[in-house]
Amino acid sequence: MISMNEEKAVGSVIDSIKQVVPNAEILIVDSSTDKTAEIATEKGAKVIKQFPPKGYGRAMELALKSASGDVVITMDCDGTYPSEDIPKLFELAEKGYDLVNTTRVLHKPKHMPLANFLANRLFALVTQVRHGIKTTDVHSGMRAYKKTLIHALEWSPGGAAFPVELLIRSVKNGYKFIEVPIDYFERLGNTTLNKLDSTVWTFKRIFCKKYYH
Ligand SMILES: Nc1nc2c(ncn2[C@@H]2O[C@H](COP(=O)(O)OP(=O)(O)O)[C@@H](O)[C@H]2O)c(=O)[nH]1
Ligand SMILES: [Mg+2]
Repeated sequence: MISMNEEKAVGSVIDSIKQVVPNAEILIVDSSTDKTAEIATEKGAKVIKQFPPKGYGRAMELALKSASGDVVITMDCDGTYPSEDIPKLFELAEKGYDLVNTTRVLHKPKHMPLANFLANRLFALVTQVRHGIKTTDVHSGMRAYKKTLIHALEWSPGGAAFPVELLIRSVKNGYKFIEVPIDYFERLGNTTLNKLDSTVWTFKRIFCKKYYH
C-alpha cells in the first residue's frame, strides 16, 4: 500500500489484511505528517518513509519494487477495498496471470459518486477502443502483479493516473491479464484525488505514444 495521512483507516485496513493472510508481508510507502506510519509499524507492517511526498505514482513504484514476494497485491490504505478478496487475486496470479486487475464498476457502487462512476466507465471504454484491452476499470487500486512484470518494464511514475499506465503498459507488452469484479466500500478519511489533474493524465497515458514505445 501507499499512504498519505490515513491514520483513520490504516489500523483497521492492516487488521483486515492480517485476518485474511496472516503470513503476508505488509509493506507501506508512507508520506504522512500524521500518525499513519507509527500505527502501521505498531501493527507489524514494514514502513518505508517517502518524505516529502512525491505523488501517487512515485510512491506506488517504490512500493511495488520494494515488496519481496513473487506476487505483489496492492490496495488503497483507506478501507475502500475488500481484503477478503486477496486470496482470490493471489490464486489467479499463481495460475499464471501476470496482472490481475479488479473492477469496482460493473454496477455503480453505493459509495462512489455518480460522476466518478461515469468517468471510470468512460476511461475504460476509451482504453478498450484505443488498445483493445478488455477492462471496465483502469483506475482500480486493488491488483495483483507478478514481481517479474514489475521489474521487467520501465515505468513513468511522474504525474497522476499511474494505475492507467501500469495496466496498459503491462498488457501491451504481452503480459497475461485478467479482471475480476470486487465490492467497493465507503472511504475512511479524505481523498487526495484531484479530478481535473487525474482526468488530463488519464487521457495522456491512454493516448500519448511516449508512454508506450
Ligand atoms: N505515499 C503516498 N501515498 C499517497 C500519495 N497520494 C495518495 N496516496 C495514497 O494513495 C491511495 C489512493 O489515494 P486516494 O486518496 O484514496 O485516491 P482515490 O482512491 O482516487 O480516492 C491512498 O492510500 C492514499 O493515502 C502520495 O503522494 N504519497
Ligand atoms: Mg482510494
